[in-house]
Amino acid sequence: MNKALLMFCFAILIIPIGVFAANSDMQMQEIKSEFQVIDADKNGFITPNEMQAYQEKNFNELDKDKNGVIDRNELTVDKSRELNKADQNNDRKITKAESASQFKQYFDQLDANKDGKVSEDEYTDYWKLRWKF
Ligand SMILES: [Ca+2]
Ligand SMILES: [Ca+2]
Ligand SMILES: [Ca+2]
Repeated sequence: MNKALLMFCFAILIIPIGVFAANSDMQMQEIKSEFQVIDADKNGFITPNEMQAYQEKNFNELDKDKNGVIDRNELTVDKSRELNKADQNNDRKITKAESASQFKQYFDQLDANKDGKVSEDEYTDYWKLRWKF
């Protein structure tokens, strides 16, 4: 499993069918370990602040030349299709604002009971549904 690729996929909310292990137990492990990464204070919930920190970290890792924008040079060929979905104004770049707004949407989708935080169950249910296992 390529960790950088995994981070990228989560960052732009694309479901990379086939990239992840075929075995659903392993998929669940990947999902849970990602939850733990985002839940920085390990209290069992992802808060908006934790999600924002996670988004910024991802963005900075992808923005290799640190110009505040992720462009095609910073992505491999197989990621360019995914780039299009994160790119709201279709200028073939992902700005911090585009990334932040997508993560906000992501958070709202994850927070199924709308209590302002994402539990591990909410997180795993979301990805189970996406991956259909
Ligand atoms: Ca937390
Ligand atoms: Ca853009
Ligand atoms: Ca919730």
